[in-house]
Amino acid sequence: MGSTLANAALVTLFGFVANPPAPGGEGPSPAILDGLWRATFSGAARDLDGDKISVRLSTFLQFTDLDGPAVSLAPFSGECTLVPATSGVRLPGSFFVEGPGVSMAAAVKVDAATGQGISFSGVLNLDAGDRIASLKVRAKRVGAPGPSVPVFEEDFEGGLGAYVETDALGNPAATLWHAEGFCAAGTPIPAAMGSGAAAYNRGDETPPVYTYSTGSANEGALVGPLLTVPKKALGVTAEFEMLRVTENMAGFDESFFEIQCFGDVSWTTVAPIMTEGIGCGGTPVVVTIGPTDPVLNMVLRRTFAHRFRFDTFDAGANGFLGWYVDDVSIGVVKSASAP
Ligand SMILES: [Ca+2]
Ligand SMILES: [Ca+2]
Ligand SMILES: [Ca+2]
Repeated sequence: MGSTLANAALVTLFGFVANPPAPGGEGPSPAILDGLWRATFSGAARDLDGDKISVRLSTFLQFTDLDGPAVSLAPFSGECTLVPATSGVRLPGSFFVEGPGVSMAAAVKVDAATGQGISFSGVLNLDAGDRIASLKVRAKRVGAPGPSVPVFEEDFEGGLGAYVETDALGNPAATLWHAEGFCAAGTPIPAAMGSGAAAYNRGDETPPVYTYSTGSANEGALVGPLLTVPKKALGVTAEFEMLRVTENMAGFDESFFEIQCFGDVSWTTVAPIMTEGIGCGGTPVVVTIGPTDPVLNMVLRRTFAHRFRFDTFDAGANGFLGWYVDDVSIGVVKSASAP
């Protein structure tokens, strides 16, 4: 899909400036544009080589400024494209936002009884130097988010399940990741984790070594299966439990939760995992991400994989417990009113 120009230009929406307030006081109130909307941008544009391409991309927009004439768009995302925060003027039945290289104007269909916007359509103008591309935009209110419904769960009670070990580039590799029931000699993992978790240390050696000290720098990723986000999903959630004890020094022994959209080459860090010092006798920490996390929501409407990656960066000070991950749940959130 040749939406490079549109993707690049949408990114330039960062830095929008608020327009002067609308003429106030008289006449009908501005349309209410709160909540979450699904917007589709379509039309023709020229790519970076000047070739004509057709563009169609869907994103989610979230209006957050409810009072007065101004309208704000909170960052939201879809199809691996970030939609940045922006603001502008809201008039009865329309709104207008502009910033460096881009502007958007749209007419809003309003529920006469409540003043709430139902849908809007308009034009997004991208000014990429010597050329201007116009994309049609159509959007519909999608309502409040409902509860998160799991699409993938793993408790590691039966081994690593659908997870595979890879190096940082995604090539299959033997790493220190393994299914583990202990966190010290004779000491099982905390009861909350059941009898198995995924661990990054040398606990699967004979005899087991509950550190990731190998004499060398080491790293490894634990990659989950491809998951497809249902079309109507508004947001994605990720949750997991963990223990983590490391050198606790920025730039060394780091943990990452990452995503990759199918067809992409690189992985994107959703969250660097900084929580530290939850050892063998501790209570596992629950990490919760989403459903409005703009990075995690890059996978909306896409097929994607997630992974847990640990990297020592060097050979020094690696005599620590490492990273245990368990009870992984990836979920999707739909509109509360969606079937
Ligand atoms: Ca478990
Ligand atoms: Ca392994
Ligand atoms: Ca270290």
